[in-house]
Amino acid sequence: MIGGGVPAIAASPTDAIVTTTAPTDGPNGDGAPNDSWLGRVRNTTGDEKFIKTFAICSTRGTYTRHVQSASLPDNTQRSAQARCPGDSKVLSGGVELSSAAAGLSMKSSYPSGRGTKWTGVASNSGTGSSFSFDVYAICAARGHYAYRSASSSGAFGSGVSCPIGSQLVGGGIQTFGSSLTRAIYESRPGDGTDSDTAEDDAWFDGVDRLGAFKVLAVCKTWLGSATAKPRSAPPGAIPPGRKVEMAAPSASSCRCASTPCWPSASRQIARSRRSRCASERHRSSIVERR
Ligand SMILES: [Ca+2]
Ligand SMILES: [Ca+2]
Repeated sequence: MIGGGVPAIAASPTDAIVTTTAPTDGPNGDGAPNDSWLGRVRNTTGDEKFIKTFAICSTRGTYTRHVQSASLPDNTQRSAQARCPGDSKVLSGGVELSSAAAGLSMKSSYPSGRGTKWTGVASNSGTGSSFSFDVYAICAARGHYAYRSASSSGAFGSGVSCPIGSQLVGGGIQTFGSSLTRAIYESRPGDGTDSDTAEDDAWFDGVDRLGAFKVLAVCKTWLGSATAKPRSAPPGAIPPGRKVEMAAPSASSCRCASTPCWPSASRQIARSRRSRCASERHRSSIVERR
């Protein structure tokens, strides 16, 4: 598992707030956050909403994962950075808040430092308590990556595509401003400018109120071709059929869903969810498999 994202399926950008989009331990149960992606969303309405978590998986290549923790006192906005070791490059990353309590929000989660680290920003507005958050970076020592970005200020959502012939591996969002209550309702893979309709070549972000933000995509570039994908994927590539989307119906104020990198093992998926969300009931199903 090398990347992922989470959208909240809501009628309005203010209906749901992302509090976690981060790698986590999944079906292999080794304690390492290397085979599943976790999304948590706080539902601000009294109605049932749906969330969907994406995992981007690779069967080849060697990837390392790094985490940086930071405290989040009341009425503060804090940032933290997880760095890739040596000359390795960051493919993706995420932010996990220690709680989904009202007043906590993820403000930013994006590649930074010319592809050498992942930055996360979170805020705590009037909770009366101190919390913490973790920032994750997933890194690779080999491969070539393009970091694309697009700025937005006049819309609730925006996206940026990977260059034709490259492969989306991760992405994020950087918001600007000091508001402690501004939040994100999605940060996820999407369909870009390629010829298919698969959500595999762009990154999309959405914010709960108008203001400046930047959408960032990390794209693995193919060697030897700048205009077309090769007929066979090179080592380290994500083969077709490995991306899974999962929907978790949610009815209470907070839900989490994790998407493991074993799309054929539904029982393993169910077991993973029970362990991660032990206090919550889920009726989950794979809604799309490519
Ligand atoms: Ca694991
Ligand atoms: Ca596509």
